[in-house]
Amino acid sequence: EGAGPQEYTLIKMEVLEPLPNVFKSFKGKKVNFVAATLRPETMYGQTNCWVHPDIKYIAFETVNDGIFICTKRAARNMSYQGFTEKDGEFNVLEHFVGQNLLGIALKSPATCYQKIYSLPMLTIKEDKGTGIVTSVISDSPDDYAAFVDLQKKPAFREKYGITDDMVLPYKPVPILEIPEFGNLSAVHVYDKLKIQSQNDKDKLVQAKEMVYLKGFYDGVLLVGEFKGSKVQDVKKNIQIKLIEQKDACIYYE
Ligand code: A2H
Repeated sequence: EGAGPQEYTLIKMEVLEPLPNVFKSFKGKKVNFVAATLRPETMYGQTNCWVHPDIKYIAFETVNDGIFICTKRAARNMSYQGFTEKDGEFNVLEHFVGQNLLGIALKSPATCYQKIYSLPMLTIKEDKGTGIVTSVISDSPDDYAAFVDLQKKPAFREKYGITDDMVLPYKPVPILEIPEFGNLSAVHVYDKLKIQSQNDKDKLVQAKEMVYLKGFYDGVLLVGEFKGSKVQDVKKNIQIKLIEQKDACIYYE
């Protein structure tokens, strides 16, 4: 960081019909939650999407991709990257607080689950990416920790109006084999370090250090068109494919 712009893959997750009440003024349009990820190759294992209940989000119209839901800061960045009609300009169609964007059914490009839900994560940073995060509980310790919090604590689900069917049927999907960590690396390090919750900051930093580089250099894909290939050899191809399918864009910040 600090060494110039970071490239992210911007994943589009379309809100399923019928549009929920919060989006009723967008009837007939495509509405997408958008998330910035560094790991497009993990999209095969997406189990949900994360939204921070207390962060403010907006809806704005893009030129080619329908309506986007993200932070205002991200919309401004996108307006300088060709997502809107006029450079540096974007129309705010509506304002939201994250808690009103929870429990919404979404379609995700590459996962085995037909529908996934937007769920609360309390460690999302307002000033990074779009403020919305794609969740891959098999390979991200942060995602797995936040998901276990919801699975273990019915009161936490209830507080945000999350019903059991949005959480309990979802299991980590084996998508990457990493030597020493197996095919569910996030679950492995979570157990090994005895992580207690998404707020277990130091251990989560340690967990990430353990799996990330090894996943990139030695991880082998277990699913999809690039099954059997090393992540480092096909990461770019997977990103390009998602973009060609109109499921993703490139986003810098
Ligand atoms: B990654 P960097 Cl499987 N707040 O995507 C907190 N975290 C955010 C965020 C925000 N506002 N915006 C993006 N992120 C997450 C997948 C993934 C990610 C896996 C493994 C590791 C990983 C699925 N979640 O990231 O600070 C997003 O999660 C490891 C760091 O720019 C995004 O990629 O390095 C990553 O953090 C971007 O973090």
